[in-house]
Amino acid sequence: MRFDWTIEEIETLFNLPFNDLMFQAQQCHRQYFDPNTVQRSTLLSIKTGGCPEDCKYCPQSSHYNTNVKSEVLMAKDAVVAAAQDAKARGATRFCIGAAWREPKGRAFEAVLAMVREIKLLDMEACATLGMLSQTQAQALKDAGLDYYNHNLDSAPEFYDGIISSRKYQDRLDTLKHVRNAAMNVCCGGIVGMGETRLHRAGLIAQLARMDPHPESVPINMLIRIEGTPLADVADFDLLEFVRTIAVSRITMPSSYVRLSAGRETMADEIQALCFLAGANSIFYGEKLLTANNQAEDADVRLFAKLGLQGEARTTPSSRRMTGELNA
Ligand code: SAM
Ligand code: DTB
Ligand code: SF4
Repeated sequence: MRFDWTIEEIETLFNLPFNDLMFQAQQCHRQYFDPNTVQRSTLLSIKTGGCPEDCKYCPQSSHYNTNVKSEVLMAKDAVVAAAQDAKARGATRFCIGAAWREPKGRAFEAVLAMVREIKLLDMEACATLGMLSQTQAQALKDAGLDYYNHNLDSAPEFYDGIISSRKYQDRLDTLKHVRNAAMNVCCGGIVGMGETRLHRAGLIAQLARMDPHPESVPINMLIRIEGTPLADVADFDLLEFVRTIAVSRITMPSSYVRLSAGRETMADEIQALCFLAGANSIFYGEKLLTANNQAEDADVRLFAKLGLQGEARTTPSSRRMTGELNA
């Protein structure tokens, strides 16, 4: 496993002939994973909209006029019921998201209580709540949280044009706190925001130079949301999205690479190429946080067509941080 990838090496991977890139990605994938098994996580927005941050892609930022209405923090029982439902439908991980810059006070205590109850369902628990202090990361770990999602979103050179209210270094600091608290890191980015291939290579370099690599790497295709500054960004070539998945797989061979936002509008054929490129995780369920996801029945049909199966609950990745892997 390598942690010293240079941007130039990653660009060289991006520039390979498509068939060579796919072949290399598939070889890496098969060294660490069953190529026909896909992990499924279900998302729930527990605190929607009204976010003080100005991320230009996001429908939940209070800076933009989108059709997302601001809502208060959900009650614990409703969150637990949603987790139960997700488990019954086949998800192995339940991920709760809040449109916060950072969690605070009583709301944070309420989230800790939600995590404890999700864990009682014998599901993996993930949360994405914005920036975390070291103390907050430790409190989430103590509550039983398995994964924390905090994306770098783009290369440092592109980032400032997308978000001004928080610095790249803030994100790196939060990731460090999550790691120090011995939680699994879920960290990826968004493709299709108007960035160059060099920027995409720069994002992957940031991720692939982390030691250890993030256990989970969500690659989101920008969902262009009306009212946000990125609503009218140009169409993105989906084969370049597939390449981004393949390069993530090659550089972070033992991480779960998630084919994340944007599946709703992707043809089966593109999703099949993403799985061939080494994606082995998806968001499963009708909704992401506020945007639509591919419908579950369409996923069931796609899995059947491709001979894919959902992953069973305990995975090498989920065991990695508990030391069971070496047991
Ligand atoms: N507020 C927290 C934060 O930003 O860390 C957690 C929730 S935030 C919505 C989680 C991630 O969703 C973002 O980092 C971004 O990668 C992704 N995201 C948000 N809007 C998106 C969009 N329109 N298209 C694709 N991904 C998006
Ligand atoms: C991630 O990388 N993608 C998810 C999850 N982590 C939290 C969120 C996608 C959000 C898409 C826009 C929305 O639903 O509001
Ligand atoms: Fe807020 Fe997260 Fe959306 Fe940024 S991505 S505006 S921090 S909810």
